[in-house]
Amino acid sequence: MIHEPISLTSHILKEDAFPPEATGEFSHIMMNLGIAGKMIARDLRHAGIIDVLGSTGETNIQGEEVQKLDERANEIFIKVFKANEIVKTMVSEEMEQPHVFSDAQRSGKYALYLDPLDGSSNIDVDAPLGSIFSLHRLSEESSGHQEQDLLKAGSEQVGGGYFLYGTSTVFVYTCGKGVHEFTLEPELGEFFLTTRNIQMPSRGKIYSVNEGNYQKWSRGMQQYIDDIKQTDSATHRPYGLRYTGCLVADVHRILLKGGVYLYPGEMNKPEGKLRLMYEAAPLSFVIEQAGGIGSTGVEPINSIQPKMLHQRVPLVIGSRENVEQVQECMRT
Ligand code: AFP
Repeated sequence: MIHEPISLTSHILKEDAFPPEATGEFSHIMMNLGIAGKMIARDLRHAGIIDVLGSTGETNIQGEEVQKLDERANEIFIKVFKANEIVKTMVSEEMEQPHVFSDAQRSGKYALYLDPLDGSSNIDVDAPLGSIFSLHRLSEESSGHQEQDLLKAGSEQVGGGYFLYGTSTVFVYTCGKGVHEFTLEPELGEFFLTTRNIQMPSRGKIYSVNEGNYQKWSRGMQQYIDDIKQTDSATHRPYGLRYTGCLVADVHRILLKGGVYLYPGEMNKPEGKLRLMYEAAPLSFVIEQAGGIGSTGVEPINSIQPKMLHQRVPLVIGSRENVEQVQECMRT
């Protein structure tokens, strides 16, 4: 039995979910994201049965091996937004250049930034995956082709969120008025509102990090990790470690339970691994709307002015008090 049968569509159509200057275009985009998420969830359910597991043999702009499902998820987003003519440009982890849908008549004023399938190394082992999106408004004059027009700070996002393909498929998004979670009812083929206005704990005792990289971190980062593993019941230490290798799944856990996710810079790779515009920025938008912080460890993620579309950034994200403590260690 669905507890509160409010569908994604009806939620989006409610006036209060719109930004003030809404023309309907924004809600149309959100609904189409919902369609793309359902199509990807369906493909993932059949992944072991149809021939979509494994690599394409190509590498993407990040130099990473492209999985067949990465490519398929990217194509799904392109198809859905091509059919609906509401987004001018799509920037994706899987494409070096922006995909511009525009033709002469096209009036779309939004740019969509995507990690179509996050956590690709989980594909072949039936572990969780995600899709991350960020939405920006383009200036009237922009053709959507110029990289310069697309380099937007996270603070300018008009929407951001993710799909998590786990035990169920959830869609979490914000348009700057709280964070809402929808769960896919697979038999009805519809997302229903499952949590309205999520507020995360101000502190948690989970940390999520690839600790195999410990030797590559700064002393400040190593000290923080050493510290949270000490035993002290008053401060709930040691913290518990949880890491799935899917950013969306790990951040979703932190959103619901509290704690901190870290993908720090390394001594020889200070920019870290994660991408600013379609991973760190939208997740920081969600987490901050829920009362947490998204930071590089020294500055807010969403105050960074990107210099490149596929720019990487260190990420420390989660409950307010946990992130502040990491920032303190980084400063000292
Ligand atoms: P992609 O599958 O989109 O390339 O993302 C994978 C990822 O960026 C992120 O989901 C994980 O948190 C992170 O990589 C895991 O990386 P490590 O294997 O280095 O821990």
